[in-house]
Amino acid sequence: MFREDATIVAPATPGGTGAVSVVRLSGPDAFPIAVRLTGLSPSDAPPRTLRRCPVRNAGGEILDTALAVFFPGPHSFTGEDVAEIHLHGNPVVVETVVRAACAAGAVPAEPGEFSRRAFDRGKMDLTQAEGLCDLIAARTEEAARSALRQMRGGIREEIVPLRERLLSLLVLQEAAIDFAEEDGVPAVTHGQIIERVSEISLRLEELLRSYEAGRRFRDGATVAIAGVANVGKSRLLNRMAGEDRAIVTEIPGTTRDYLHADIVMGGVPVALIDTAGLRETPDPVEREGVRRSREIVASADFVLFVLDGSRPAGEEDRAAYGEIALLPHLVLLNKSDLAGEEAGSRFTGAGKRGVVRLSAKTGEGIDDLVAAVALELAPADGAIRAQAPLTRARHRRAVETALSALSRASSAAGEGLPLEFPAADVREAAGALGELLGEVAPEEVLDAIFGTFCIGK
Ligand SMILES: Nc1nc2c(ncn2[C@@H]2O[C@H](COP(=O)(O)OP(=O)(O)OP(=O)(O)O)[C@@H](O)[C@H]2O)c(=O)[nH]1
Ligand SMILES: [Mg+2]
Repeated sequence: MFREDATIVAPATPGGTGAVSVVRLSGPDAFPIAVRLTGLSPSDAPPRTLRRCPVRNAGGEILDTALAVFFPGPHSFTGEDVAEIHLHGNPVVVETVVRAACAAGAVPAEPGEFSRRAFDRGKMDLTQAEGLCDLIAARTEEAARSALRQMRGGIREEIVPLRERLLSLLVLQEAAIDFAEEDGVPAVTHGQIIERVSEISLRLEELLRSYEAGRRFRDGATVAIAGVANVGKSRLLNRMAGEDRAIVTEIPGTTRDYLHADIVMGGVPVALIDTAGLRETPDPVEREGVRRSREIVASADFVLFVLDGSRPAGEEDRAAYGEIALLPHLVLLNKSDLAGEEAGSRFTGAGKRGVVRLSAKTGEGIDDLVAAVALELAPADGAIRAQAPLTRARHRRAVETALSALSRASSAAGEGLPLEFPAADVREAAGALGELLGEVAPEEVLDAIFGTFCIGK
């Protein structure tokens, strides 16, 4: 029997104890197997309605009272007949029921196999399956919302019309190639090709821009707190994390090992990292801490550069700033609760973003800081938030491939080359968009994507 013809079974809920655990079956024998386990029959239970029933193990012995529900295909998650048994949330009971289902003819599902079946039966495209995966894994409300839009077909809705426009352009190009000699009026001119290609490219470029924000919602960002010793980096981390995470003392060089706190900024899951003060020191332990801090700072998505606003900025501050000046950053003037000279006035080099005055001690200015960083990590651009942004490197690569093929099509048409040339490029661009949706994706690509899903999904 081919794997596709098998009936698969897996727990749909996480392991461990809980109020309820669900075992899910999908495939041609999902109903007969569920009937065997529960004594119910689909004729006793209207579709998509929970019915109370006993559940038996492989030996026919009752081991739980449960609820069962039947979803006849094709109106089910996978498109096949699906049955679910809602058990009491005991891992031993779940395991026994899965074993009983296997004894009755089911096979254990592989990771992502339910979603893969839904995809194979056209219940969703690849971006929707990925959206489902991301919805389950989302770490912030904003990330969940973005994933939900993708799961409901947000990317598909953008891509399908663009792909159709490319395909109809291709039809015109092919007609013009085939009938060139017969008729004086070509189906499409070089100028028209350039015009259509540029309209489609503009839209694809917009989509590409949504990737940075989309990726951040999904993968999160690292934000490093940097600066010389004793400016209040650790106290700032504690303030932003809302807990006493890092040791704070008036002794310079307190922090050696970097440490991080998970917070949310503008809907983006952020790993906020406190680092050792950047300075030259004879202490080998601190020196190693500084070395590691430099590595962390260099690889962060964003840097908060802290100055002690109660004293003038010194040579050390300037040297430390030089290390991060080229990274995306914001300059913070800490200790605003103390009267003193504004160190930041010397940092006009801080650029268009300017400086944020705050006090890690009193909390003054922290809201402004969070708002400023949120803007950097996730643009407030309503358009990007309203649609489904591109979220994966795979999406970005596909759109980039389409864009560079279209740019070649446009130059070929601009140079007046025979229509075969721009036609080949337009075909490639349409193919890349088809791959994005999973329509022409190779088997290995699909296996790799669905293989990252969890079992029972
Ligand atoms: N008044 C005032 N004191 C602050 C503020 N932030 C930090 N401090 C004090 O400044 C000193 C140094 O604070 P830390 O947070 O340990 O400084 P750090 O930058 O982490 O220092 P290192 O780990 O040594 O690099 C401590 O005595 C803090 O209480 C602030 O906003 N206002
Ligand atoms: Mg510190």
